[in-house]
Amino acid sequence: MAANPVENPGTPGETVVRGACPHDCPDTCALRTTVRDGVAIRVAGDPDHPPTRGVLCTKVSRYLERVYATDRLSVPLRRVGPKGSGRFEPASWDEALADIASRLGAIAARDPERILPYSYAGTMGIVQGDGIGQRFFHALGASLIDRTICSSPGVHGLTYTLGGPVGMDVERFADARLILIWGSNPITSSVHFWSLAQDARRRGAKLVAIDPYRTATAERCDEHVALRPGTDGALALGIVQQLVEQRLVDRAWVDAHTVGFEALAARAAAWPPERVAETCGIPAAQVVALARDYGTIAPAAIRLNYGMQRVRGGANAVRLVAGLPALVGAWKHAAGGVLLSASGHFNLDVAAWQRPDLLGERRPRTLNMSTIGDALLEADPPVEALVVWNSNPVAVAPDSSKVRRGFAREDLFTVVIEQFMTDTADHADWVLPATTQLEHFDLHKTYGHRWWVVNRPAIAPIGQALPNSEIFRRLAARMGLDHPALRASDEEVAADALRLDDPRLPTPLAAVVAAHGGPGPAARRAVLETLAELGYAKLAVPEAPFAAGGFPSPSGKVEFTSARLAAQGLDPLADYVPPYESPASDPALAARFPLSMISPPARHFMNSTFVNVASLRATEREPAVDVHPEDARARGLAEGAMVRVFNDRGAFLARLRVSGRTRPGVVVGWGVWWPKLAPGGHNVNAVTGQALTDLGRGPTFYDCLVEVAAAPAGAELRADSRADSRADA
Ligand SMILES: Nc1nc2c(c(=O)[nH]1)N[C@H]1C(S)=C(S)[C@@H](COP(=O)(O)OP(=O)(O)OC[C@H]3O[C@@H](n4cnc5c(=O)[nH]c(N)nc54)[C@H](O)[C@@H]3O)O[C@H]1N2
Ligand SMILES: Nc1nc2c(c(=O)[nH]1)N[C@H]1C(S)=C(S)[C@@H](COP(=O)(O)OP(=O)(O)OC[C@H]3O[C@@H](n4cnc5c(=O)[nH]c(N)nc54)[C@H](O)[C@@H]3O)O[C@H]1N2
Ligand code: SF4
Ligand SMILES: [Mo]
Repeated sequence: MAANPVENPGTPGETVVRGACPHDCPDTCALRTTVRDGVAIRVAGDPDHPPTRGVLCTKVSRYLERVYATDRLSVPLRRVGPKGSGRFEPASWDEALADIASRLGAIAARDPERILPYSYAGTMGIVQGDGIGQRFFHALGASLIDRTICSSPGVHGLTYTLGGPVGMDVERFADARLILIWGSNPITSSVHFWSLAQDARRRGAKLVAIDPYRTATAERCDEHVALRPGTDGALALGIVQQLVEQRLVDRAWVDAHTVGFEALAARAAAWPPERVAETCGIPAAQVVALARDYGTIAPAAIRLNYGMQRVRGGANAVRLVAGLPALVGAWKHAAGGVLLSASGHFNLDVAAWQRPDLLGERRPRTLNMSTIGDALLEADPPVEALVVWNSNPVAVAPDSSKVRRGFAREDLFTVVIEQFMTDTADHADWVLPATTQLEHFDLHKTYGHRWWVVNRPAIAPIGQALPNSEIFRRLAARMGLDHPALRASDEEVAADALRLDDPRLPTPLAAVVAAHGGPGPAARRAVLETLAELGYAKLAVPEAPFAAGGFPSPSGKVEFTSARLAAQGLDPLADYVPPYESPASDPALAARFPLSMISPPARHFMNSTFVNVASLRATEREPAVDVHPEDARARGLAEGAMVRVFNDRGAFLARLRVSGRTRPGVVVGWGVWWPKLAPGGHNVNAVTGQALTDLGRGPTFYDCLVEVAAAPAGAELRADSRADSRADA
């Protein structure tokens, strides 16, 4: 964009720059950053953006501490010690790009598939996320990466049921009369949704939390269904059985807008309340009452979230839950239905944005990011070079001892583009300094609301940091890849991603297209400029988009049975798929490791982001594990003890919290610490495994048996000595 948008902040010498929160959070807030003399002095939520309502979470309110942190990476760094030692020396961009280009070029000349890009959602931006980076690796012919680590099972579940990741408008939850908050802890993970749920409650809505743990959210709901981890599919089948039994199914809506109801009802018949109660570990009467509420209180809205799909049966469970609204005709109301991800309402021109055509005739293999440990140790042909950006796999990927062994391979050439010296960056040959959201341009869609949000740079880059996009442009030029798509500016990449012919294009943008006489390069530029001036714009999606059906599935209906699954030789009808690791499904394993561990994020971190921000880490203090009083007593463990949480895959240390918030048999290991900032140098992913979900090849972080014991005396004192290491730059 030509210049920063300068509003009149009323204070001479200060400008206010509009931005977007880049984090992997459904709320995608609109930001206002106040700048004085080129220095950002305040980051606030935009009061005029309806989903943001002028409020930011604690983490991003502290964003300036992160942007101006003394440990920000500011120059390229070359490894001088062994892999993982964290010993580096500063180098120039010229040296860094020349060496990386020659190393990648040599591998690409032999077999480009031996190069693997690894990125996730450090920023969700269209430009700094999957824009030029994808183009660059497509042009090389590198292996493709399956981005499964978070939402893939859920998105598959939605896709085989509703036809895609589509759903309710979050802003309408305020009008619901019943809200099921299912596998979601919005006070931590989606605070703006929580404030809408509070609005609904003030108007008389009933709130029900479905979560094994009594979170701050569950505590504030009217009811809490504390089921065993990984048993949501059984609960959903039980609700179906009861809706039928209590004659609460909206037959007219079901007949008109669904496929496979008879088959679903027949399967659910095997799930009377007593069986559900036994499987889920909840009272049978609670299932009966929950179904009665769901079938009689309208509008009924379900805020489903990703916490319940990080288990073996995650996608099947999402299929079953996503089918419930159709049974009671909830989609008739703008405030009825389900919301997991609504990213499918944004129709992007993926071909123009990521340019898969640059692959030409090549069809490289796809490696799964959720099993990066095995991929680095076992893929054939081997991965010889790895380029990581927007992600911290050594902290966040499951089975970290394998991940670490893979990253430690001396024959692996690793480039990490980062803002901070993470555990992943410690394993790099080259660490390249990246800008933060305040320093670069981007365009954001979201999975939690329906607004495009533009991010303008507010300040100049810190030190020699560069945007991801610029790093890939420079690298492409060094490698002699001179396709125009690899020279595109940030604004061009953003404009390329927009589908101008989509009926859901926000109304003011559709007007710009019309004024240009239809789609075309000039219209693209003008649309992006208008969007940047507005700061944000809402998709033209009806408030109740499925009131009369019209789902994006092949049949246009809610598919209880899916012909597409049948065509793959899979069960067309969703079922309860029990966890891999639970006392019921693997008694032999449970005899050694009797406790089910879930590992949701700590409130003041964003996955592993913010762990190095001193004030936020001080609030979280140290890695904690919640253990039920009965389980603590049985092991002779007291509140505040340093404990070792372990299984055959590994172990980590945590501070014990004896807590009635969890169920007997279920422990909660709070994530996702930087291993090197945790006592003993390991985090929760030392014990999680690489087994994948039923559909979508996602990770099963919350499907994990462990044992907890007192830590050996002084164990935490052996904390990794790199904890205080800084790049020597
Ligand atoms: N503060 C903060 N906010 C975040 C994040 C963060 O790290 N920190 N991460 C962001 C990202 S990337 C994502 S994907 C989302 C994640 O946010 P959510 O989708 O809300 O998912 P989780 O936090 O993984 O889990 C939510 C709840 O699910 C419960 N749960 C665990 N297992 C089960 C189960 O088997 N069934 C049911 N019903 N519930 C279960 C957990 O106890 C937890 O309270 O949040 C985003 N927002
Ligand atoms: N045990 C357990 N493990 C989990 C989870 C869990 O609940 N339990 N949650 C999982 C989930 S839901 C997710 S989404 C994944 C998240 O995994 P990741 O996507 O890896 O997320 P983060 O840990 O936030 O790491 C993002 C990194 O990107 C960097 N970054 C941010 N912006 C930029 C940028 O503009 N440029 C560059 N180059 N870098 C940038 C940040 O500094 C940070 O180090 O973790 C998963 N891991
Ligand atoms: S992390 Fe979520 S709640 Fe916090 S500012 Fe970003 S989008 Fe808003
Ligand atoms: Mo996520």
